[in-house]
Amino acid sequence: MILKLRGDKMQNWYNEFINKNYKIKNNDIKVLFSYEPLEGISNEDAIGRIASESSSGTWTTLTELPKLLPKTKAYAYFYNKNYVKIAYPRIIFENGSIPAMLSGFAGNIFGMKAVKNLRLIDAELPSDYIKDFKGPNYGKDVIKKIFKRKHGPITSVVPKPKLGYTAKEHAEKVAYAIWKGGMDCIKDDENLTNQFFNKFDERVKYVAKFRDKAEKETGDVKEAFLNVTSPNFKELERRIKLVHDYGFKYFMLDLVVSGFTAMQTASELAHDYNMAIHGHRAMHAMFTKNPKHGMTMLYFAKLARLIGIDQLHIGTVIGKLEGNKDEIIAMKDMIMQKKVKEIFGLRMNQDWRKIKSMLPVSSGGLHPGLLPEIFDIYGTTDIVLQVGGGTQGHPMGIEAGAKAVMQSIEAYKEGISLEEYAKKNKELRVALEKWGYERPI
Ligand code: CAP
Ligand code: MG
Repeated sequence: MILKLRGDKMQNWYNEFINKNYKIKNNDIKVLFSYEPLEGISNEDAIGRIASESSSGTWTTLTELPKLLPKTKAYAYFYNKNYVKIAYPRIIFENGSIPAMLSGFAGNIFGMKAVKNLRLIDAELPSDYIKDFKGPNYGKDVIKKIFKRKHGPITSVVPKPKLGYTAKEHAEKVAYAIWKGGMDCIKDDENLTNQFFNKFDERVKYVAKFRDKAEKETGDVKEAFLNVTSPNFKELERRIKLVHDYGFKYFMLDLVVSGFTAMQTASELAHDYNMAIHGHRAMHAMFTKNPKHGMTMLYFAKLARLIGIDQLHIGTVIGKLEGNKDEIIAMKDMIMQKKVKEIFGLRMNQDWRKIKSMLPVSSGGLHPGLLPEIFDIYGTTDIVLQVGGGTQGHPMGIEAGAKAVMQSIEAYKEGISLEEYAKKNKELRVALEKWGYERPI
């Protein structure tokens, strides 16, 4: 489709939103996009539309204008044929509201006819904006404060098959076995919420019962990432409170499907109850996977940290799910560091000020043979490791599967090859016989 834009009767004022000489203010929000105009449309025509429709403009000139208008306009201050940077004035954003932010520069502009592809890569958020967010309650301090250890990894297992276990089986057959095998946490799968065969309240009750037993028998802290994802806010609040009342320090939320208001609500409650949030990102790939369009996982992760998610799935590079290494490393540093520097095309500068770090969760298709590669990328100290099928597919059973994972971690930490370590550790040996070092697709 070719659109005729110039010389038509629309009298647009999109070009007023482009200013290469614009003097950036300290508290502007600077956003980096990659873009591709529709055929027949100039870069400027596309960029003007992006800056205008995401701030205060519209498709035609107006007869009356408010006095404040100049202070509410965004300006494209840098662009080339692939990228554009736009500065948004601070006053156009409601304090402390992610939905209000995204309805601007992640909103209508993604559907404009004149823009064939548009990708929100990152935004540099000024301290005057981030001061209204709490950030994670614990962040990396979960390791010390919840698990009473100096270093990670925190280890977790999601029961597989994804669905089918009753609440009691989930707790007794899987959770108890992996805790006994030496792992820290049982994690609900993203699509396990409150099914008739595995009711949420029942699951919380049984998992708490077997947690107490496992803690008594092992002397270690055992936790659960129980999925509180709910159909409405009242129920979300009730489920979080229930998990808290059963003595858990964590809850899990499916962030994308629940939405930003739910994330912000959950963060408020986590701070009230002094809990940590495990953030699952199911559905993110609907807007992150196409490299030309949508929003990067990195920016979603930035929002999660700002809101107050303590640990977030960010990928494995080598597992069963999509994730480019450079992007994952840029993202890992962005969620962990206090300050990060721009990597053009990948991320912007960011000073996090008082906002705590958020731990990366590496998950999806992992098994003992792959863990050394994960630790080469992530290190072993500040990471949550999630191994589902790679524990429960172990030929000797679930507890042995957990032991094999722990043996793989020990081997790496001691600088011994898995092959060598497997000679004296049967569970690891059997795991390597089944999966080797293969990467699933
Ligand atoms: C992993 C998992 C997680 C994915 C999500 C699953 O199980 O529970 O949902 O890791 O992907 O159902 O696939 P396995 P990501 O260990 O059995 O693969 O972490 O990339 O968001
Ligand atoms: Mg899952």
